[in-house]
Amino acid sequence: MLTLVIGNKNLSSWSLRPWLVLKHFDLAFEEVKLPLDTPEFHRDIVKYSPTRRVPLLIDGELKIWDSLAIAEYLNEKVQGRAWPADAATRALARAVSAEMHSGFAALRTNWSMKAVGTATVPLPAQGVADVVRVQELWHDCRSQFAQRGPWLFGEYSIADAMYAPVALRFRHYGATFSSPIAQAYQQQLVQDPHMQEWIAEAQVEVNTHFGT
Ligand SMILES: N[C@@H](CCC(=O)N[C@@H](CS)C(=O)NCC(=O)O)C(=O)O
Repeated sequence: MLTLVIGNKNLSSWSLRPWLVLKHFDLAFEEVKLPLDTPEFHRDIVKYSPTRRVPLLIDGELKIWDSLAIAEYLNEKVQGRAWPADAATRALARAVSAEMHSGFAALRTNWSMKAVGTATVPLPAQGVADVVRVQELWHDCRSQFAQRGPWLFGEYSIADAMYAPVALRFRHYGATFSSPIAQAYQQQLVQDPHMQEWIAEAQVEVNTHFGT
């Protein structure tokens, strides 16, 4: 049995990514949830993670940290089905996933993920540029792969999980869309039943003051 150690569902954007990969590829797992930014988190995370960060995947004796490394490990568990089947599309999916993993700092810092509620927070110029780039990327991928299915590269892949927290940021902070195709994809990510399950559990956290 796999165990995924995560943070609050309302707040933990990095935790959401491997959680969605596990759900989309029907991998059974247990969840350990630690409340971010609390004494309890700092006390308990040392038992699990050398980086003292979430997410972390436990598979028997093996501990894997960092969302993208976890996603890659899960891809191996499903015989490579978590990336597109052909090499060229797979390379593109890895490129956009790497871009997400290492980039968009201004967007991520200023519009921190909140799975529930709404807020108005102005973005600095670099944050606006990040929003434009994400939408351009979504528009281009969806335009190219629409005939293969509703996800970024047609069938669901790790790339969709990587961008899922951005869809929640756009929802929470009311991003303006320049492309109807990008907007439809944002809706696709938010309306995904697994995402809806995550959002419902985030709402329970907020209602019960988990971590606050
Ligand atoms: N690059 C890491 C980032 C992990 C990360 O920053 N996690 C945050 C929560 S979303 C965390 O554990 N913060 C706790 C802390 O820094 O004390 C990944 O992809 O997993």
